[in-house]
Amino acid sequence: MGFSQELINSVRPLWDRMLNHRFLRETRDGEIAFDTFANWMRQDYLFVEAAIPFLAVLSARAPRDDRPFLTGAIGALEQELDLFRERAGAAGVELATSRPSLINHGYIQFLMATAHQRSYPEGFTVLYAAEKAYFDSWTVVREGLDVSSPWYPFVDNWAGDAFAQWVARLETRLDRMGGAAGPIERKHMAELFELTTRWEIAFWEMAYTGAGWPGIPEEEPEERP
Ligand code: MP5
Repeated sequence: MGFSQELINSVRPLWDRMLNHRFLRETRDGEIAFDTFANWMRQDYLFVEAAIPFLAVLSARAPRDDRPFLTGAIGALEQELDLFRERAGAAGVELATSRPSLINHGYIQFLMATAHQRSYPEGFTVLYAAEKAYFDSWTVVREGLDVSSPWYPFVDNWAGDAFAQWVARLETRLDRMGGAAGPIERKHMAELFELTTRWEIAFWEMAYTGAGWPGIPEEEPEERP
């Protein structure tokens, strides 16, 4: 069994909890409330914006051979932002006035801190965990969502062939890194994999709880600073 699969197996109950989240089930069944989906869209748009510097920092720390692979993915993220803008326009979701929720902010800070401060294989593990989480999550949605749904293009984006290939290529590299790492680094990679899974669950949950910060009354969407 490859190291990537070992990581997933080591967090199986959490991984299953993520894939069973009501956000995914309700979206799959065409029952998600518009505002809940819109909350996710506004926040994930900001998350994807922040994933670009994350990939850029990770690629700066990557061995020479991995660099084109990682920098190449930045173009795909720019296209993903286009997809968000296009879907938001079509469905009437205002993206421009949102700011990161507490959970989104925390997750973004976690990504950046990992890329800057941890070893390259550790940062890479977080990238893999987030991408694999989205691939598996949107594969759940694909099992039932009607192709005519306004949300279907997100299924195509994360559960389609191109993304499957990207995740498979991440997996091959992570398996190699896991094989080359010592026991302490492997333990760190497993801890980061679990933590990323927790952030992913929190992110789905946030679609229901909204973008508020504890202690600050939620207002109309604020202007982004
Ligand atoms: C991804 C995402 C997938 N868009 N949002 C969260 C909360 N987790 C993972 O990453 P990408 O960069 O959009 O493929």
